[in-house]
Amino acid sequence: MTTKTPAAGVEQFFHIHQMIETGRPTERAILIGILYPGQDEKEAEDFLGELAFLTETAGAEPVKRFIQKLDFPNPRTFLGSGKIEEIALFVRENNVDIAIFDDELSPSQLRNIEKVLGCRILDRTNLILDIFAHRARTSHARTQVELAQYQYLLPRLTGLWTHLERQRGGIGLRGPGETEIETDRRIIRDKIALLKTQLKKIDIQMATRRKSRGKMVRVALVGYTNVGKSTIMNLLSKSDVFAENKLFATLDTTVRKVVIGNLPFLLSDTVGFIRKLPHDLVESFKSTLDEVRESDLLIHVVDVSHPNFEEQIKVVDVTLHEIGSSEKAMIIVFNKIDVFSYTVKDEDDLTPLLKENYSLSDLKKSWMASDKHHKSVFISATTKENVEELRNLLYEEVKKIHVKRYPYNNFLFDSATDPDFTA
Ligand SMILES: Nc1nc2c(ncn2[C@@H]2O[C@H](COP(=O)(O)OP(=O)(O)OP(=O)(O)O)[C@@H](O)[C@H]2O)c(=O)[nH]1
Ligand SMILES: [Mg+2]
Repeated sequence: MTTKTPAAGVEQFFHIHQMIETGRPTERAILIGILYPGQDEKEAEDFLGELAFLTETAGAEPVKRFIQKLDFPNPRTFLGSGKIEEIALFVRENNVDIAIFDDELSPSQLRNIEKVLGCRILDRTNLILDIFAHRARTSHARTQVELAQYQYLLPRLTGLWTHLERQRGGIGLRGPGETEIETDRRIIRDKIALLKTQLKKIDIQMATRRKSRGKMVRVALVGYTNVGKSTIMNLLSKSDVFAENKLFATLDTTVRKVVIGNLPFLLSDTVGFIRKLPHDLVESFKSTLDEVRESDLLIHVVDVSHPNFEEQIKVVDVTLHEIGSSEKAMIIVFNKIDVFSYTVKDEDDLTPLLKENYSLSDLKKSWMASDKHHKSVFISATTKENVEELRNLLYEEVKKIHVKRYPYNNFLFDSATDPDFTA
């Protein structure tokens, strides 16, 4: 049998929220992670908390979490076989639709686990890809996500077939043979090649567009997902970029001209980062991330109210390093100070001050002492507290770059030659 498109289940394999869109009840999900040596329990809990947020963003309902202490994932079943049996029982007794794992599963782990649990299995990568697919608006973003999805899918086709077989009930229906899987593989390889060619064309168009913007100083908002980048973009540029309390609200890059005082520059808002961002996704979002790569100054936005904000800073730093942008000029904006909270210690408690006992001013002091390379501000984009301070800092930093670029231009941009100039 030859088909022109890959198996019907390929599409379905990714979209968990299509259930909601078709009016069926929300899927019930369980979340599964490992507590690795050297990791404390709270951290593992926080990681699963993030997985829960991802799950909700994708449209499913997390009903229970399972964490097992292991030195490394079991190569066959990710968790130990006893634990997997325990989870299988829970799945059967509680009408669980999907089991979501906090790490990327190998194709064979996926198959083995699916056999025991008897429900749909997603891993972290798959879940993130799913959210990206749902959020992609432009053909550029859609092409990038589709490429990453097919690359993820290719080695996992056999697992997919097992899943489909069970769905058909398996009675009276012969399972698909290797021929079908081979046919699908070939179709998907062709599809990947086609998407890559399309992306190349889009990349060239985007590069031309970026060049045509001239030599204005370029500033890019970067940071972990959901920290408030788009909200700050809206605040600084008086534009209306989509911002909401979900992960990956922004996938496409938006660029706006911003003027502070008499100094104009371009500000871009782009996709947020997350820990364990799938490698294929980073690869295929290369041209979206070019905006960051080609900028003169980065505004690294941090959600200081998040219990794991330091870990998030590290993830962003590593991702910036991966895309070759770690050496850029950068300022750090600690956002959401309006919802920052800490545990006050009793005066007679003489145990050392822990991270959760740091007040905002303790935090400021310790941050400034530990990072002398980057200037920072503490703001709330919601209440607009200290936003003037951020504007002033931006003015200073952009001016430095501007002066270098236009040494003979009386150091500030000449408004007479700029039709868009709005001081
Ligand atoms: N309390 C509070 N909430 C904020 C602040 N800034 C942004 N938010 C909220 O945080 C959520 C995420 O904001 P976004 O601006 O969408 O964040 P983002 O970094 O662009 O997120 P992604 O595009 O998903 O990566 C929204 O619900 C905002 O209203 C702030 O200073 N204080
Ligand atoms: Mg955003």
